[in-house]
Amino acid sequence: MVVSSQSVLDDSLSETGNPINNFKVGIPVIDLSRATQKALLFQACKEYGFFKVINHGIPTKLIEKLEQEAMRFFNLSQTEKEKAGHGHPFGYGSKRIGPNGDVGWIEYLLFSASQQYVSGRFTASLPVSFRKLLDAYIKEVKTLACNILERMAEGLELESKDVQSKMLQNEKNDSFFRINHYPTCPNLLKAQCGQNMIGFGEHTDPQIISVLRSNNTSGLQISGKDGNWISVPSDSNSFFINVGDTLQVLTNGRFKSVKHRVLADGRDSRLSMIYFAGPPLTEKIAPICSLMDDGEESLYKEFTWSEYKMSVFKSKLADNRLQIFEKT
Ligand code: GA4
Repeated sequence: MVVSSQSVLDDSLSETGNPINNFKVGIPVIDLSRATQKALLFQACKEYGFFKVINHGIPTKLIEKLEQEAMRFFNLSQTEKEKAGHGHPFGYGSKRIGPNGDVGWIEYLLFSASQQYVSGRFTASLPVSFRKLLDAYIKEVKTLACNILERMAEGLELESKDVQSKMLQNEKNDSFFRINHYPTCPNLLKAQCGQNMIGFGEHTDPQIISVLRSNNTSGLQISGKDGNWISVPSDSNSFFINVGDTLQVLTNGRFKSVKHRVLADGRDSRLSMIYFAGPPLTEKIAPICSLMDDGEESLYKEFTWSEYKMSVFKSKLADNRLQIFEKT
């Protein structure tokens, strides 16, 4: 599975870091130390389903320590790593993504992050220091996710700003946490393909939002409005937020779940950590009433997160998972 790197360079957007930038000059940046920036947030979710947050308040030390523990894990022998399970979906996985034949130049750890503690048989083999950092980090990103969902609610001018964040606050929330390691791509392999390897193939995230942080290695691309791939400059001091399929439905299509992928970098390995904010299994996923205009109808058939999740795990990465739930 390969892709040409040419279009990647051509479509790169410059990134100004200026919180009031516009979409033509870079990835939208939301400064969490400022008041809501409602319009920018709304526009980012509508146009791209993607933005970057700065001044997020998560301690750099915590992020760096977790990253170090994760690298220590990925540097172990294959036999040691496999003690953390074999995916399906949780635990350690290598090359295979999901249950339906997708592959990538990647190894990863995937956990349930519903509870305050990352527990379960897949974490039992990890050092206590790693598990403690995972718990502390997940607690922080969950708070960040709630904060962002509340700002989105303001942008959407919802009556109550916790309509979405309370799905996460619910102790039965069904969230995931994933650490992806994209090893460097051996020259021989690159030369054989003459192109960049796919680390994680194109897909949208099924959940409400995803909160991503990566080291300073590039590779992430989002799909622009006309289907062009836009390279996202890496920034280890910031977080990137993806709108997921669930939020697209909750907003009756006002916000778009963003198609994205990761290309393996030829020279440096990439490490990313993603929190997927998911609702409780029994939650009905339907447009938020207070958002609907007079006479506006839902674009989607009603379904629960559990029903959606079942269909997600029957799909392949690149599938349009929402399509079967769209009203015809
Ligand atoms: C994409 C978002 C998350 O990483 C994930 C992925 C899941 C997996 O890796 O097992 C899926 C993928 C993701 C969507 C389609 C199915 C399921 C792989 C796959 C082919 C953990 C998730 O929730 O959905």
